[in-house]
Amino acid sequence: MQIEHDAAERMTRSHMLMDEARKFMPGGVNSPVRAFGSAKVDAPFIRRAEGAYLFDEDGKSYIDYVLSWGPMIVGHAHPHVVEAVQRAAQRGTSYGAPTRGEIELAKRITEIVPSVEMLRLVNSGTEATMSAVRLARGATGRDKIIKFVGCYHGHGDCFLIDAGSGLATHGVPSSPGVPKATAQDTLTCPYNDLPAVDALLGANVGKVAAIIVEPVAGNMGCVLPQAGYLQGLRERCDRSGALLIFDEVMTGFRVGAQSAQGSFDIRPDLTTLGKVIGGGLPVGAYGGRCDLMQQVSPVGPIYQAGTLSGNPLAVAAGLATLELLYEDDPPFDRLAASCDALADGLMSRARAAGVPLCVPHIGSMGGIFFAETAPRNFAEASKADTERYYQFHAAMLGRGVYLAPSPFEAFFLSAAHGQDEIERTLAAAGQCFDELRG
Ligand code: KE4
Repeated sequence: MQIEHDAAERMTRSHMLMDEARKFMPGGVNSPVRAFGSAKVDAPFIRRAEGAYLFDEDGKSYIDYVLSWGPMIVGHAHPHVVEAVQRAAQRGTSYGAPTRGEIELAKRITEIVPSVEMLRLVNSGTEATMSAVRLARGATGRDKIIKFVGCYHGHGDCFLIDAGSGLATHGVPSSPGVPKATAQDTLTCPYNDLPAVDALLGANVGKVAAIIVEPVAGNMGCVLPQAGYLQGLRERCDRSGALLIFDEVMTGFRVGAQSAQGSFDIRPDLTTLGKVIGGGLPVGAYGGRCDLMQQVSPVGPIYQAGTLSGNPLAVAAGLATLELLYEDDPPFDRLAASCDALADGLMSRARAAGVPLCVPHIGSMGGIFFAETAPRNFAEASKADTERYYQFHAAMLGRGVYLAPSPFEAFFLSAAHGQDEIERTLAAAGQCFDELRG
């Protein structure tokens, strides 16, 4: 099926804005995945968002399953979040000094995330993962880390080896610009493969500071951990002296009420967080065992800092979001039920059209693979029919459904996605599968 850009498409405001944006920013964007580089349609420029919806500069609306790549779990422009940010802004936007709000947010996170006894707030998931690895290296005196092919932990040098998300999308899994000396300290092996971890640990006895893992992989599409896998990583860390880092920047507060570590009942040594805890404003965090966090400056020697870390507006947005998630009527069961309904509906409509489709999902996140079976790792995810994904993505966008512009990303639901949104999404998908049937 050919997606033809008709003349009208070329003249959309979004198209013209992208031409303008490209004059000043690489690819016209401030993060590569937003450029829709491999997609078959132009990236809509978004004017505003509300609830489950995005509204673009051409007046089109979309049911949003990207949700700013995860943060908007309570929906866009939730009044409780907006008012909290407005109130905070009236008191000033940044002080560079300690505030009560930071205590409240840090305390709240330690109450919710089982393994986090103490934490440090930063400004992004990348800062969180970079800092967690520095802490692991400083605490163990070891240099090497193990990460998994297709997992993405932000754009820190040590993670841009065999990485997922935008690197996989653009076919450059290992970025130029990372020094060889750095790359040599990052060991990689396939996700869901414990013997491969044994081989790396056996060949690097006493040298591995940490194993960092997405407990549910969301940057190669959505790939679930196989039974025993996460426990196997825990045991291998205990035996080898490496620290276990759960990168829950995406899975945190989304896979379940206690994040992935609660859903799978595993206690990592360190956890990284982001996205949801900022409610759409820039917040990341790393935390875990007190004895480790006490080694971070100024208490300990391991340095990490940030001008805007714990920013009062971002903290206000994060606190308001967590209040909506954990007080009064927590939406986790509804989120999971909506995700189940969406996944089951997509698979049944694809089956009816004779289109092979898998939609692995957990909590309120999932992935879409045009394949007979759900992938267990990046190599298998890459074997799915990516061309069909891009055709599906374009056809759904044209029907007002906004999915990630890459099969190496996840989809997300919010508390604002109701039955009407799910039904409209499935109706659009049914039409698209019929078009894809050929
Ligand atoms: P940020 O630095 O983008 O806040 O977080 C990095 C990060 C760390 N760990 C995990 C598991 C992540 O998924 C991310 C960021 N996720 C991507 C989406 N796949 C962000 C979108 C983007 O890069 O624009």
